[in-house]
Amino acid sequence: KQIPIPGPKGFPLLGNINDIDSEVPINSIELMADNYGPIFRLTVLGSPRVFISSHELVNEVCDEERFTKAVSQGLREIRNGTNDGLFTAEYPGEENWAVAHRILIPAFGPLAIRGMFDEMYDIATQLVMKWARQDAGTPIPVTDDFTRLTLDTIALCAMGTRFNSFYHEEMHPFVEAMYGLLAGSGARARRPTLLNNLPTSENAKYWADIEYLRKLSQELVDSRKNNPVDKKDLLNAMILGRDPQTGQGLTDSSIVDNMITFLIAGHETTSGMLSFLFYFLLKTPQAYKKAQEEVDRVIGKRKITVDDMSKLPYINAVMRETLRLRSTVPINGIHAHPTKNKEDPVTLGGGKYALHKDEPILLVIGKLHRDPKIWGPDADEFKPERMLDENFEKLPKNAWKPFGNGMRGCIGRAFAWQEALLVVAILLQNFNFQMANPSYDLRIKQTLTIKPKDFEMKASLRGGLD
Ligand code: MNH
Repeated sequence: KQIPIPGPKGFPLLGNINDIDSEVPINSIELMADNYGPIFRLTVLGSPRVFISSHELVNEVCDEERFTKAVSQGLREIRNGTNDGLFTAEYPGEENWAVAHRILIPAFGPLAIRGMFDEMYDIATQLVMKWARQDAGTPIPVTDDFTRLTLDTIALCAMGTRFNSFYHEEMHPFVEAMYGLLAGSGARARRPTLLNNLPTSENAKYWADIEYLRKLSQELVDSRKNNPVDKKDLLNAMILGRDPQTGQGLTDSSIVDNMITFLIAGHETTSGMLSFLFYFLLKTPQAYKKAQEEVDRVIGKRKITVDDMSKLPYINAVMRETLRLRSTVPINGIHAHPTKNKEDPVTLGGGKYALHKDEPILLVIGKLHRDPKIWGPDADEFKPERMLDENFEKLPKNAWKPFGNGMRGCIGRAFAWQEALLVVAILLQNFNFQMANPSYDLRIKQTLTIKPKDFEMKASLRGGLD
């Protein structure tokens, strides 16, 4: 027995465009999920899409025999810079995804990530130095400095180059061009194609940014090829790696696609997570105290090592709980698998809801992560204890999904985890933090990802650096 999918009535032509906040779309989406329930439909400029937000429905669409990642309009524009790189590839369909995936999986595996610890540590200490040298009362623009950190870390590990973002007010030209690609792609996705093809100065800048990104990336590939170093970083993995199945290596153009991809996928997400994490710790003094006590007990004042990374279960739980309440990728797009799903029409909810042909399904992760059936009546509260291994392992499948699904899930998860764990530990080891403005309440800034808006804190050194 089929039920119509609810949703706000829209205008002819424009559809529901006025129902979506243009600054922070995710806020309106979450409100509509409250009003219309676990599944609702919006139509924007003639194309319908459904949003799902209960564990039950999300669990159904995580079945990779029926559904797979959909490349959204925004991602399709980013392809102007990254083509069929891992993040923007249409797979199935683009076989290059599978080749690059097989080559890169070991490069992001536990052993390889351990090998990147020293470079991550190098950048983390630059952040510590910066905060140590400023007056204890100075408000720190938290997200800006975490973005410097994550950009410099991924650039060093993936491109073998230093942006030195902590030594400049302005961003490195590569970073400027990458923002040009991201912001430009977002704007293009919201405009009719006709306007995107006009010879405007905006379009010219967009293509110039892409050309610059690719040229600089190619130079870094050439430079490493001409001056090989014996190092286990992502750049070497891309240059030297061979697909175990076909024996193929990555072409230069595919290395460039993925280099830019790692920079894009690997900085905002981690920087946003670190920013939310400190917001939640400052709003939850018991959790802050436990996290700091863990660092003091396990590490004390000595230098942090890679072996410490597995000895910080509370901070690990704090990171999981942060991504539960504020998943930095707030929406994931999927659709019916183009060949495996033979159902017509495709349905959700065990046959209850019929979809349109190839209709995108958007997973509202922030709602999934607060489904009271899974998380209970205190779902809105920040409680790291629920994420300690013994509880985390008992969660139902697909209840916690900040890293996407299945084979199209995040390849950089272990990288981000080690980087963030190290940074949280080294910051708690060296500083005491306070809100710069104690009455600050969370506001969101949304681009491809979400991060806290205007969140500032103050840092005071806990004692000399050893
Ligand atoms: Mn990451 C895919 C979240 C850090 C590189 N990442 C995804 C997806 C999510 C995600 C969600 C799936 C997107 C989709 O379905 O369209 N990623 C995160 C989060 C963090 C993160 C929450 C940090 C916290 N990601 C990183 C880092 C890197 C990286 C760091 C690189 C070093 N992520 C990727 C790549 C993909 C991806 C590459 C695409 C994988 C694929 O489709 O093959």
